[in-house]
Amino acid sequence: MNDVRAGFNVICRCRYDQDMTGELQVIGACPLDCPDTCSWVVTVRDGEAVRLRGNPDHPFTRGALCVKVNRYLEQVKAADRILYPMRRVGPKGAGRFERITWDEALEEIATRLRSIIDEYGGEAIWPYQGTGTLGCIQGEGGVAGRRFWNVLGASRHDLNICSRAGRIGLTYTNGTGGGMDPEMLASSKLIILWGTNPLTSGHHIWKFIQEARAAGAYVVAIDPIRTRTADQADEHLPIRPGTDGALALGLLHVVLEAGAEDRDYIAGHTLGWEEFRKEILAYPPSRVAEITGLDEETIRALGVRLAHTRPTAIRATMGLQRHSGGGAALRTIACIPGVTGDWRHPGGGISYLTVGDSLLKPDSRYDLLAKPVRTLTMTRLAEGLEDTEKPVKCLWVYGANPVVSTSDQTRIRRALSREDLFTVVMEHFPTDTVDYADIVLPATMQIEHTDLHVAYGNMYVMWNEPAVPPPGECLSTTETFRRLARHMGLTEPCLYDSDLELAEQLLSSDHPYLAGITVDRLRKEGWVRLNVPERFMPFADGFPTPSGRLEFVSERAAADGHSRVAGYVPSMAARTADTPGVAEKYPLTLITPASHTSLNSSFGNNPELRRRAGEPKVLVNPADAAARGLTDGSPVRVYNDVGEFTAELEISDRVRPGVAATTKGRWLKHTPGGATANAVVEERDADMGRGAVYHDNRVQIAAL
Ligand SMILES: Nc1nc2c(c(=O)[nH]1)N[C@H]1C(S)=C(S)[C@@H](COP(=O)(O)OP(=O)(O)OC[C@H]3O[C@@H](n4cnc5c(=O)[nH]c(N)nc54)[C@H](O)[C@@H]3O)O[C@H]1N2
Ligand SMILES: Nc1nc2c(c(=O)[nH]1)N[C@H]1C(S)=C(S)[C@@H](COP(=O)(O)OP(=O)(O)OC[C@H]3O[C@@H](n4cnc5c(=O)[nH]c(N)nc54)[C@H](O)[C@@H]3O)O[C@H]1N2
Ligand code: SF4
Ligand SMILES: [Mo]
Repeated sequence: MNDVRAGFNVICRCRYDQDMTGELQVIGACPLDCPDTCSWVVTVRDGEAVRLRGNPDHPFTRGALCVKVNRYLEQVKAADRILYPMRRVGPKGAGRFERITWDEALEEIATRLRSIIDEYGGEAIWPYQGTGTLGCIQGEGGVAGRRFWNVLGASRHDLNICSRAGRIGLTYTNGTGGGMDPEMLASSKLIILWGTNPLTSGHHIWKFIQEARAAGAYVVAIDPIRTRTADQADEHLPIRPGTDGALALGLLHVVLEAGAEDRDYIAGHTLGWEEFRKEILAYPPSRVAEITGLDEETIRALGVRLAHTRPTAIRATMGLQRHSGGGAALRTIACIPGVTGDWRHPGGGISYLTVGDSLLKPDSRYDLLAKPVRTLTMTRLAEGLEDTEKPVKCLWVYGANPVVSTSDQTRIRRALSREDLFTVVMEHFPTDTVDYADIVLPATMQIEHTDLHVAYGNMYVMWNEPAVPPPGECLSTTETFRRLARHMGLTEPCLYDSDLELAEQLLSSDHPYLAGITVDRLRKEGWVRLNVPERFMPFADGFPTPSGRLEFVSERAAADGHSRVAGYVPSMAARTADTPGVAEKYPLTLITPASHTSLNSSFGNNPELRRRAGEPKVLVNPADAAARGLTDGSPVRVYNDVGEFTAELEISDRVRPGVAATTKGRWLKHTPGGATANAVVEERDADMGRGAVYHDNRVQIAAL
């Protein structure tokens, strides 16, 4: 048995047996915030992990990992891995530490937490958990630490940084952020890749797109940047950022002109058609061309294709909703299959998250709270740390690197420098956030701990069996909280549940998709497909909306302060394009999408991946470079009222005029100038769920 209380996990063999050479093959899962949640196999020889490869038996992984995770073992064994607890010895931000024992670390933490709670109450603690691992036991997906924080009465943490606005938008229309099984794309005849770059941000879907293509499907990419995905598509629409809702209405306008709306489907399965129809009619292609910056003929041609191609699949991911009209964009795009009737055709519909809400038994355990507490929002870190009325006195960071990944970098660094803030960071590597920690705790990596994963981009539940014992004095997140609870003398029994008990509790959900999926089965088989048909049609029995129909008109949206009827809400950048004073000062819209060589800021320290990424670049169109007299390869400042960073200019027709692009995830300490893209990203909310606006900031660029 896996006795985590003893301090480390015993290796299990899953379904691979020890072979003649004495090697052990252990099945695990990639923990990163990527839709694919690959199944992997770790080869362990004499207690050492010597190989990690994609599981050839897994129908979605099909033996391949990616550029980043092919180097996972290199990361596990990297020289800069944090192996021991440490205490700060230099000023905050300097990253100077001394090694201490676990007992010393736990004692110092316990003393500080108790005195903060005595003086300011538990709400002065902010458990800031990020997406470093999506594990349901150790990470974002679940229980790690939450019970402990609730017993202490800490503030609640809302992890809304990634996909929230779009999920809410989709939910107004479909009742869920879930949708198509991406494997069904293989049956599509028209595939619209809308604000998504799968060849970088989750490439396993591509095999299904290729299957569809081999059977004659046409693939369109809608993106202000000609990404590597757009390069591979049959057609690329370089849309003006933040105008996608208008394009959705324009395409539907053409569908109506062609008389191709599915009237039976509309009558039988949707709500509010007459009102939505009027909205569509207000957006003829000529108007939409002006808004989106696309040619009217291009819009018409895609509209005609959409009118006459069944099934059409739309794949939209998070890039699309990282702006101030992003939730509304997903809401309106999700109306398209309601008009075309695509949901009734296998291979038709929209795919964002596969399963919109957690299938697992909820384990929020707010019942452990002695009294209600406030919620602090991940996207609003600087604001939260600056609050003087109800101050945050302890910031506890795990699975996150906010100095790199969260908006308004300069303010965050200033706030983290507060001497009266007690900051604890649980980490693998000396990140830019670690530099501000008072105490650093060494965390296990995926091949060293137990976890359970439910993918958000395919239909599988994955088990991650630990393959090797943790190096140095690293502990899993759950074990760290168990030890801290014991050190603090907390008596609530559920704080001491083992990882396997936690997994069993989570899987004891009565959701039908999880029927028959148990810990024992997962440990034997490594992964299990959700209990859904092979050709999964998510809304065959109706939509989980209040009306049971796809809602073009939503009372819930109205109650939340949005328009009743789905429509176009421009992004900040689109809305202010002609605003005097704004557009002249900061004429370019900065987009900061996924980098091919890191996963957010994870892998940002890997030497080979850093070499491949090269120096930080900002891409602008030749027209925008010429207007500023800038030459290719020259050093530039990218700035606005929020802040600035420096980069090398790359003149490229990959970005449309008016757009600048750089990638997310670089470490400040490895970047000339010591600031990165989030130095110019404002701490401002998207239209729904307080999502972040990473692709919606106005900037100017000048020679350095
Ligand atoms: N290699 C790698 N893979 C990753 C990540 C990574 O950092 N690196 N991050 C992971 C995470 S956390 C997530 S959430 C996913 C995100 O995966 P994606 O959704 O693919 O994320 P982005 O790269 O932010 O955005 C995708 C595309 O949307 C485009 N876009 C931006 N604004 C607009 C707009 O207004 N309209 C339209 N039509 N397009 C727009 C961008 O130019 C970009 O090419 O990827 C995951 N996978
Ligand atoms: N400019 C810009 N910024 C963005 C985005 C963008 O599109 N543009 N995208 C945003 C998105 S989608 C997301 S999801 C966020 C992500 O932002 P964060 O959630 O802060 O994710 P990362 O920056 O990858 O940092 C995760 C850290 O967790 C650590 N970690 C990994 N596994 C474990 C573990 O098991 N235990 C512990 N203790 N630590 C672990 C890793 O080493 C890493 O340093 O970034 C956002 N930031
Ligand atoms: S990052 Fe994504 S594509 Fe790469 S191994 Fe992990 S799940 Fe697979
Ligand atoms: Mo994300």
